Amino acid sequence: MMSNKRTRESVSAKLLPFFSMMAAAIFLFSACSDDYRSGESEIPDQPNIVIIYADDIGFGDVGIYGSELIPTPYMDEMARSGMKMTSAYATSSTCTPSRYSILTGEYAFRNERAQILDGDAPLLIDPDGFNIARMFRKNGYRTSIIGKWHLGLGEGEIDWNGVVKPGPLELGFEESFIIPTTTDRVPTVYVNGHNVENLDPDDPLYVDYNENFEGEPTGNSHPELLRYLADNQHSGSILDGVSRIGFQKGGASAMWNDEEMSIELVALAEEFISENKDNPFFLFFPLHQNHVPRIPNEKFLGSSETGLRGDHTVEFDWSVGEIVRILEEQGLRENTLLIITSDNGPIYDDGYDDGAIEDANGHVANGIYRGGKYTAFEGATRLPFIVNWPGVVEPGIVSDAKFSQVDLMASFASLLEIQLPDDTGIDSIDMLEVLLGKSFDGRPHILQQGAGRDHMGLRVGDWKLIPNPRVPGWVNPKHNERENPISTPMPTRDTIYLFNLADDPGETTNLADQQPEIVEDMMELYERILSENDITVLNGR
Ligand code: NG6
Ligand code: CA
Repeated sequence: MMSNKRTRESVSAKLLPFFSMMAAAIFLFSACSDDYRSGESEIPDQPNIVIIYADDIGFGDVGIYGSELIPTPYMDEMARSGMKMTSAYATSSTCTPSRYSILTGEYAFRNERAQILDGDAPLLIDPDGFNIARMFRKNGYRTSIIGKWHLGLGEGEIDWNGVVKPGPLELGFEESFIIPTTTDRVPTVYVNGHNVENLDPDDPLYVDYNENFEGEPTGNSHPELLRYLADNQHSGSILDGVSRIGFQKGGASAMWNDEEMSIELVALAEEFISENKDNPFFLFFPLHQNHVPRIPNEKFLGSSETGLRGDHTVEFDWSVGEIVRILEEQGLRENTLLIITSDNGPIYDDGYDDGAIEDANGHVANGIYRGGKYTAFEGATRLPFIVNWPGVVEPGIVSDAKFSQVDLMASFASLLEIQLPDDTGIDSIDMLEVLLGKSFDGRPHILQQGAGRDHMGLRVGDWKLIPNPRVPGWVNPKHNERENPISTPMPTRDTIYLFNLADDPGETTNLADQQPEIVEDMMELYERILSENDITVLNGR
C-alpha cells in the first residue's frame, strides 16, 4: 500500500517549470523528509473513519491554531496527541461546494449547480455515480451522515410531508439524519432517512422561498419576537426567536430546537457508533457551528471571551470531546481515524446582528491570513485540520504539507487498498501518507474556489495567484475585511493578484507586476486545471 510516491514525484516533476528555484528546493527537502519520516508502523485494515466537520470555523478560531479567547481544549488535545495540519484546505470558501468535493473527489466548479444551494434545491450529486459514502459501503463499512447536508434533496418540488428523496440514502449512506440545508434556512426540521422527523400528519409542513404564508409572523413583520435583528434576506419565518431565510407554515411538532441541536446530534452519533462497534464504520458528522444563526445551548453562554460566535465554537469543541469520549468508551480509539476540520473560512456578520463584530474583543478568526468566507484569499479555505489515530499518527506532528479536502476520497481509497474507477474523483490525489503524517510531500497545487465559479485562488509552492479577484456583488466585502487587521482594500475587477506566502502570508503585497513569468506559468496551470486537460497528469492517476 501507499506505493504512490513515484507518481507524486512525477507530478511534481511535471510542474517544476512552474516553480521558482525556491519551490524546487522545498520539493527536494520534502522528498528527503519523506524518507526520514517513512515509519515502520503497520496501518491497520479497515479502521473506522469519523469526519467531524465544522461550519465557518476559521484558522484562528481554534486554540492550538492560535486562538486565545475561545477555549477549545478537546480539539487542542486531538492535535497534540495527533497531527495539526497548517496547509490543509477546503476546496471552496462556501459550504455546498466544499462538501461536494469531499463526497465526489471533484472540484465543485466542474458542476455548475455546485454552488450555495437554496433550501429547496434538488439533490446535487448523481445517485448513480460513485461517491465516498458508496465507496465505504461497497467495502464493508456501515455508513452514516448525521448533521448538516446542504447538498440538495429530491428531484424538483419537495413534498416535505411525503417521502423526501433522493438524498443521502440514495448515495450510499445507510443512515441519514440531517439538517437539510443550513440552520438559517427553512425548513427548520430534521430529515430522518426519507421523512421529516417528528412530523404530525395533521399539521403538515409547507415551505416557500418566495412568499410568506398568510398570517405567519416573520422577522420583518414581528421584530419584537426576535433575539436579534437580521438583514432582509434572513427576516423570514421565525423559530426560537430567530428569523430565517424563506417561509414555512405548520409542522410545529417537527421544528428542531436550536439550543438542543448539538446534544441531539451527539446522542445520535453515540447510538450509531455503539451499534457499530463491531463493524468498520464511516461517520460523516457535519455540525452547524459557527454558521449563523448562532444559538448555543445555555451551558455554553459566556464560555468564550468573544460573545456568541465564540460560545458557539466552544459548543462545537464540546461535541468533538463527546465523540472522543464515546470512541474511548467503546474501545474504538485505536481503530478510528478521526479528522476534524471545517467547510470554509470565518465570517462575523453573515446576516444577523448577533454581536459577532462588537464582541470580537480583538479575536481574529482567520489568524494571520487574509479574508474569510466567500473570498479566494487564504483565510477562506486554509482551515484547521486535525488528524488523530492513536498508534498510527504519531503524537505532536505539525505538518505544513499542502493537502486539500478533495484528496480525502483517493486517500481513503488507498487506505482501503482499492482503485477508484477511472472517471471518478478526478481531482482527488492519493495523499494518504500526508494524511497520516508519514510524509510531508504535499499536493503540487491547491485550487481555492471563492463564491461563484470563476473567482479562484491557486497556490503552487509558496506562490498564490488570484486570477480574477472579484467577489460577487451580493457579498458585503466589509464582512471579511473588517475581520483582518492586515487586510488591504478589496481588489478591483481587473487586477491579477500574485502573493508570496512565505514572505507575505497575509497576502498584502501584490507582486503580479514584478513577476510576470510566474503569473504566466501559473495562469497556464490554472487554465489546464479548469479545462480538465491532462487531468491524469494533474492528479497523478
Ligand atoms: C448565503 C447567505 C448566508 C449563508 C450562506 C451559506 C444571504 C444574504 N446570505 O446566501 O447567510 O447562509 O448563503 O453559507 O442569504 S454556507 O456556509 O452554508 O455556504
Ligand atoms: Ca459553511
